[in-house]
Amino acid sequence: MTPQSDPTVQPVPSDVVRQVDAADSTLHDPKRAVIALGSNLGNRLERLQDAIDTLADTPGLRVKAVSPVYETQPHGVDPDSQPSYFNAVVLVKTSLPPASLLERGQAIEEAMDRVREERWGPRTIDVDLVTYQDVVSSDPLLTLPHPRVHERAFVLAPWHDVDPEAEIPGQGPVAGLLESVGRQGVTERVDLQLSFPD
Ligand code: PH2
Ligand code: MG
Ligand code: MG
Repeated sequence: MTPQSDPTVQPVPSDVVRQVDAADSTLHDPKRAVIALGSNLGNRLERLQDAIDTLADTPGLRVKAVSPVYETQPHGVDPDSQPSYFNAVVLVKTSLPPASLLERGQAIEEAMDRVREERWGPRTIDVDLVTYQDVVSSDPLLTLPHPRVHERAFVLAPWHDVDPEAEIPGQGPVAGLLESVGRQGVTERVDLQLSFPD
């Protein structure tokens, strides 16, 4: 018997199909997370875009916003010893737990042939989990919030652009932290843009 001739099989109304489609892209109990991206080797803009595209392709994760691109002086090293960075911040919603999100970031770094000979050396791509909801954790494998972001203008400036009200658990509002750190060494590249799927 074909489905059409089977009287027990009802045609599926199109609004039901739409609801099922919507449910498919709706995350269960989503959590907010902030991810910082940095690159100072190779085609820096392309590296950031590739990382965003891969994040957006992650099951259980939706990209909600992407910041402007900032060109920034290498922090923590002699600024003349390395190329400048491109940095950006990505706001996501995810049903993944923090450890899986961290793992996904590391997989992206590996897939993009991250080169890193030394701590704070030049790198093709750095994917850092900055905050996950209001979680505070001193686990050395996954410290939350990321231990140094509150003093890094290259994270605070793009983050403030996409979420002016953001707060770092245990540190306070991003706006105030950015004010105390200052914007020295970070310049918005208004000529460049990153994209993400709606
Ligand atoms: N990342 C570092 C060390 N220094 N400096 C800038 N400007 N941007 C970075 O992303 C960056 C850095 C370690 O992850
Ligand atoms: Mg980093
Ligand atoms: Mg890192």
